[in-house]
Amino acid sequence: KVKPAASPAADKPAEIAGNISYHAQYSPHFSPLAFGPEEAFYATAESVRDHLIERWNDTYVHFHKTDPKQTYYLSMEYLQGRALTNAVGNLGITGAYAEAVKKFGYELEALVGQEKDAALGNGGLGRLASCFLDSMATLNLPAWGYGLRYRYGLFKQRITKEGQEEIAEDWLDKFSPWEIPRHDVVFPVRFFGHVEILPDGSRKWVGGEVLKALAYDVPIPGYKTKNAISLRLWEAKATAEDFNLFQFNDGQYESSAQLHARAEQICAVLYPGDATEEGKLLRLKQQFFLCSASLQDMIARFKERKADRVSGKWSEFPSKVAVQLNDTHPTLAIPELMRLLMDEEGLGWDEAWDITYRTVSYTNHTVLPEALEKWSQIVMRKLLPRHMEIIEEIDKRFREMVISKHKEMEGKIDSMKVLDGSNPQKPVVRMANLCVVSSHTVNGVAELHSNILKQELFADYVSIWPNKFQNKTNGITPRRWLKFCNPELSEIITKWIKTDQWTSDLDLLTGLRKFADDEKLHAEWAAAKLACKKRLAKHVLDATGVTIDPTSLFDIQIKRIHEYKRQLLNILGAVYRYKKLKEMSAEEKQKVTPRTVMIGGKAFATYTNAKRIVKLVNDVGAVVNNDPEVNKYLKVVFIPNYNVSVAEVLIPGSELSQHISTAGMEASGTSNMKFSLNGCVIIGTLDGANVEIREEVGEDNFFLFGAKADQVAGLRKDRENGLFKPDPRFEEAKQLIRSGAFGSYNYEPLLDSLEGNSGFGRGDYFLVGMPRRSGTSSLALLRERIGRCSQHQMPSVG
Ligand code: 26R
Repeated sequence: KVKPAASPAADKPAEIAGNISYHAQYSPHFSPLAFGPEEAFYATAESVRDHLIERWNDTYVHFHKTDPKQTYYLSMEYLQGRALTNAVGNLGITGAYAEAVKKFGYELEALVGQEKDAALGNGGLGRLASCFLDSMATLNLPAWGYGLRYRYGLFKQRITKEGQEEIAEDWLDKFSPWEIPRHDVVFPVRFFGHVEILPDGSRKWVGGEVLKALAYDVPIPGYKTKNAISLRLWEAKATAEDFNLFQFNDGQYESSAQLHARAEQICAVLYPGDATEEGKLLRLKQQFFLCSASLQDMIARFKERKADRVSGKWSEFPSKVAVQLNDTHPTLAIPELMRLLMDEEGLGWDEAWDITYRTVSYTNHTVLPEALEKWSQIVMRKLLPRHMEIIEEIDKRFREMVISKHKEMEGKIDSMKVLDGSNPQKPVVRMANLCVVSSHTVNGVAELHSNILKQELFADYVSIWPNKFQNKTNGITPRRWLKFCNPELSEIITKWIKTDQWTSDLDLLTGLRKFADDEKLHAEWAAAKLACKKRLAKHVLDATGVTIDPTSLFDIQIKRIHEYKRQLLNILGAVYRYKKLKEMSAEEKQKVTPRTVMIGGKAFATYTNAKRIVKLVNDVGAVVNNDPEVNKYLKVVFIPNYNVSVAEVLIPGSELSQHISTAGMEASGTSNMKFSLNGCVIIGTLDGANVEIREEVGEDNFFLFGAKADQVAGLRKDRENGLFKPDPRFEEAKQLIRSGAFGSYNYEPLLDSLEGNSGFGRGDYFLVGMPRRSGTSSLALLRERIGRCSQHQMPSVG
């Protein structure tokens, strides 16, 4: 046993400074001559890590002794962002560290900016996983996150004359001070090979290639608690035996290290493009690699905690292990757990199935058909022959069960079964179906979305398993998304409600209600907002060179670029606003509330229309912002390289945010929650969690917009049949773009996607063109409320 050494006293800045110096000297990563901001950041982070490791070790020992049921979150994505502010904030040592780094002549905020975002995720699904880790640690839950340690995370977005350009994001460029390689935690993971039948009739997967999964642990501290849990990220490694010394010495350098190169590919990038067969195979390898390593680890821990589990006691497994699948990406955990229990531990099918079913749950995050994973049975059989057998058996038993116990559903079996061979050229495994059939609970991520799952996507299963389907509306961590990113507003809230407990109990914010009409609070609130807007304006200037007016209305839409999220609708609105401003007299313009429209987000590299939208927003901005007749009243800015850190600057400075997806298509949305929490008003459709946010904040504080989910199908039909004329303002805006007012780029394909089905039109599937409506519009309401909250008059344009 090593005698534990203590980390620096958290309340003694001098001791902390000493510890930072210690790390600069004895955990050296740089030459000793310089101690610039970068060196200071790394040494500070390593010092903070000392505190984390203490708690993290204590947490492990504690749960080892108490042996509670552990929850394991399996996710291909984690969008962690930066960790330093969050770590010192959760540990309650921000002040002491700020003082300590001053002794070296640094401001803590400046060092924080040195850290690269860990962007091991695409968007909402990945950020949700990271928020869950923070919350589970804070709630003292015995939880683990499992993921992959991608060498390159989500690409960096650069905006050029051509539009979006993708650049590899080198988040590990130097190293990550937060991860701890665990050389003692290594598991073999096999690919390819074949199934052998042993003399006793049991089956075994052999041959193929075997790689090693090496664990890297990232400690996740809870807020105001000693609990610190682990995010365990796997890295793929080849073994020394895979290195062909003979070939190498013979000068055949590439072939000598073939398996090493293949191991490196597995964790090279987040979401390898799946346009090619190679890309698809790599993605499937990634998924299996995560599942296999994580399950072997869980089983090892299960056995480690009680001696008698080594030789049995498997029935205890589901009361000690919960596996939550973050969408279908880790579905292979199901057949892999079956395989490990049957082929490695010697259990029979029924027992293994009972354990698997009671252990696994599945969260669905989208109903978009193109995002529902289907894997080729041919590829799956080649890469994972034993798993394919198991999936076939699950499918067969499911079909038999339906026929024997739910005869009335027999006609629906084709759409419910796991294996779809309807195209004999390309038989597929439907991953969502495999998840539903094999999980004891399935959940959607907002009330509306969960209802759509029950009424549409998974309706047939509901009659078989009426209690399997649940709702778990998404959430966000109030620490990162209010306390740390908006200290100005946080202090005001704490001061007025006389407690800072809201940071882990948001219901306490209702304590503000009784001050709703208090002028003093209004003044403080407005001053805090202005401070955040100034910080945002500085970011915009640094990132784009565009100067924006912090007293203008900040109108923001930030999220992945997708047609269903309708950034096009937003930019068409800005184009129309621009056109009207051009038509106004100087006197008329005086009455207009100056507005800054900001749109940010990444387009998937091969999603052509999304990239055209990025280009259009940039082109509109270039014209509007340089037009002296209007640029006092309207600016349009594309925010480049939107990521977690950028969100932390943008959201606190927002006054109006747009969540305008075609109803029924956004499963939840989570930035809507972040904006609301920062005192920003939402204009949104009744989609995803907007519905519940509107109920919480009240109808008067939400600008409701657009068609409802149950009207969408009818509107699409109407549109197709030419039954409604789109609003003339929509036609005007498109016309202006077509006229070349924003440059000569060919926007026809994009604009055509908005036309009805005639001619080149592609049907406007996402209903960007809305029918003209009469009566009091919600826009009139919006004008009034925003006018009040920003103490400006709203423009008289739409
Ligand atoms: C398999 C591949 C095609 C793929 C599809 C979809 C890979 C990744 C995704 C990401 C999807 C599932 C996603 O991010 N969904 C988002 O999940 C958030 C968290 O639940 C929701 O808030 C958000 O509405 C939803 O779009």
